[in-house]
Amino acid sequence: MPGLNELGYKRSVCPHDCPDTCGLLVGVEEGRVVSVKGDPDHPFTRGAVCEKVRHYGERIHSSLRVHHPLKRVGPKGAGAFKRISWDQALDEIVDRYRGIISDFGSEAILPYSYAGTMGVVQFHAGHPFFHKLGASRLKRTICSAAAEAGFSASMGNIPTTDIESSVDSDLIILWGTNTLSTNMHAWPFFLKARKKGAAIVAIDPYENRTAKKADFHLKLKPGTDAALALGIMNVLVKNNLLDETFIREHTIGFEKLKPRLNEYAPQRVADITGVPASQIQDLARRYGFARAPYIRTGWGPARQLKGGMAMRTIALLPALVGAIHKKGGGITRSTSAAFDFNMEAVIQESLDSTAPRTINMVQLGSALIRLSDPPVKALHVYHSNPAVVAPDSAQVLQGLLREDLFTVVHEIVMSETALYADLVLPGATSMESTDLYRSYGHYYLQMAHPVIEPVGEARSALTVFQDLAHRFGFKEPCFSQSEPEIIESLLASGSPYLKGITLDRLETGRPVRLQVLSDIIEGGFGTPSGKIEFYSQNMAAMGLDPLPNGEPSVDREGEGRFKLQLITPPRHQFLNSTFNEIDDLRKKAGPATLMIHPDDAKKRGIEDHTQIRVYNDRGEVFLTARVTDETSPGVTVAEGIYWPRFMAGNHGINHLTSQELTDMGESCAFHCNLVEVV
Ligand SMILES: Nc1nc2c(c(=O)[nH]1)N[C@H]1C(S)=C(S)[C@@H](COP(=O)(O)OP(=O)(O)OC[C@H]3O[C@@H](n4cnc5c(=O)[nH]c(N)nc54)[C@H](O)[C@@H]3O)O[C@H]1N2
Ligand SMILES: Nc1nc2c(c(=O)[nH]1)N[C@H]1C(S)=C(S)[C@@H](COP(=O)(O)OP(=O)(O)OC[C@H]3O[C@@H](n4cnc5c(=O)[nH]c(N)nc54)[C@H](O)[C@@H]3O)O[C@H]1N2
Ligand SMILES: [Mo]
Repeated sequence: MPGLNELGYKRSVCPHDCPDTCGLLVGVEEGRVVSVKGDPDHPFTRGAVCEKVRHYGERIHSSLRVHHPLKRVGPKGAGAFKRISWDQALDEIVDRYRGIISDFGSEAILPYSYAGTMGVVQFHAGHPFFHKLGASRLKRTICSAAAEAGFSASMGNIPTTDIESSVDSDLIILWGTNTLSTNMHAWPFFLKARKKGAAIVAIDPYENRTAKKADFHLKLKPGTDAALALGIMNVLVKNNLLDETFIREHTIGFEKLKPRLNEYAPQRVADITGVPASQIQDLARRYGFARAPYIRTGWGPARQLKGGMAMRTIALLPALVGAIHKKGGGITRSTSAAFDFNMEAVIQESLDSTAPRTINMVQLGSALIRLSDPPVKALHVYHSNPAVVAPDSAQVLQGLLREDLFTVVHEIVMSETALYADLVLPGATSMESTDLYRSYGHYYLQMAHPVIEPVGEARSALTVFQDLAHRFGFKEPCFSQSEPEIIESLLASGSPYLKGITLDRLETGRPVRLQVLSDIIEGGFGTPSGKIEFYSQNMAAMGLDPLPNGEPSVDREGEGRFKLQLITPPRHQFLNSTFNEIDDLRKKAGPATLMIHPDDAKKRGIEDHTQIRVYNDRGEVFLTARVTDETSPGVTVAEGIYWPRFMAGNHGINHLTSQELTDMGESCAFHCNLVEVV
């Protein structure tokens, strides 16, 4: 039987938004998931599974699970619902959407979805329906768009260094990533390298789990990565630690960059970044002298207003020393470019001839409150929890409370967003549906079949959107295709990375490796010049500095008034806002905290473990103070996205974050906030 291993466990894949995309073995008894563990046969995840996903069975069978379609009976946000049938729910959606389209036009309907599941089929299941409807388009830029745009400006959107190859590196730099929490299966590869003599360096504003385990930690101020990278370049040039041949053959613009580097001598960079000049010099020398230096960048440096520039600048470092084609060296951002599918098979953009407006998901709050001509009259949420994860919660919630907004939320559990819905639809989890999983941290493709029957009346996104399409009378073949048929079309892209990968091979449920090149250079760089670009004409055309620029990111809305920087990185026990529903994980996570340096705490009379109010112009949040020198003076850290119902004052962390877009990629600057604390 496909997907069943020799011990009777069923094979599955972790659907969560995480680079690791684990192979799972699932124990099932009487139709219930009773255990979830790692599949030892998965070449990257190798039998290990994170603390969160070990609890996946509890999530599937949680008391907060939505079992039936629900219709609101109380005021918005109160969470009072009555059970209705699927037919009633779908008929009501069709009636309401038809009415809204005739009164306001189809752009008054806004889909809102993200990566609740990373399965390629279910992730995109709504696209054909909303395209056919002519609904407003959602720009899905909340996560990686700035990192991708910045990195691409330098190197092109290419598959980056395979993490597995880092075992042969002699210097591993973890730049703005919390590997042990957010990419834990990479760690054993780094340890293997360390055993052979590699040093591990963390570059992060605070001592996160990973920095604690690193050999060196550069504790930079948030938003100053470009300056730090330029400082390293300055030392490389001054000490003649360059790979001249590589620069000549594979890059453009180095001569233009050189004068810029003069502005970034170590002492000036120390003043900008807060990293002592001696540490900058030391890291640059190590980088220059290493046989095969390797960088793993996280998304942290890009969640800043100048995050695109930060990522672009970091991405140039390997070019200076020719690290990219040295065995063990290079840089990993994302592996996603190698999952080079025929995406039109799932997106079906050609169904829409109306060229509707685009709404950025980062600016949901402002879209719900301010847009007119037409206003957003219907919001269809699936695979996302915007009431909690989107920035500027005060505006998002004000929008969700609008009596004239018709909100549909397709959810696994009674999330915060579901509380604001007019209709809640019960969603099927990855263990109840079929899908194909790519990864953004490794190079394996894996298909998963259902391991249990849907819980209650749960349905997958594909089922729901195909049903809605039929009710609207849409006849295109895509509205009747099964998951395997869609997967087969996805594979038919002709991409060299997918060569030899067939539906039959995937149907076994085992991970299948893509045909990736061992030397990135052979695939070429996806930039306009085909080379790594120290000088980018594309950026000049966007009105940005064509050369790397080390000006720090600043939260403009709070500048000059609020003194403390605030970053809001992931918490070990949650996956964005998911897994808040698991009591054990919440207990382990403890209360929502603010890490604050003893100097800052003392100035404000704040004691450890007391409740504090953290505020700026956008809102306020009540957190428990954790007074610690794991952060620096002037920098505060709130790890994790807790559901507001589990926080004092019922306010989530995104009451403090801003809808202002990043310099590149139109993403969110979740780690670029100024606040004050009392
Ligand atoms: N346990 C757990 N795992 C997760 C997630 C989760 O919520 N919990 N989320 C998943 C998702 S959706 C994603 S996109 C990935 C994200 O994975 P990461 O890239 O690891 O997460 P980031 O939020 O980008 O934060 C990474 C680090 O950047 C640091 N940072 C913040 N600002 C700056 C800066 O200006 N410069 C530098 N150098 N560092 C900075 C933060 O302190 C943090 O330690 O993780 C995935 N995995
Ligand atoms: N302050 C702050 N905010 C952040 C971040 C941060 O670092 N700091 N990180 C940002 C990042 S990187 C990201 S990617 C976004 C993530 O934002 P989201 O993509 O919204 O992620 P989650 O919070 O995990 O919410 C996903 C929801 O989808 C539901 N879901 C999961 N699987 C399914 C399914 O198969 N069907 C249905 N119908 N529903 C499903 C889950 O129950 C969950 O409620 O958050 C962003 N928000
Ligand atoms: Mo993300």
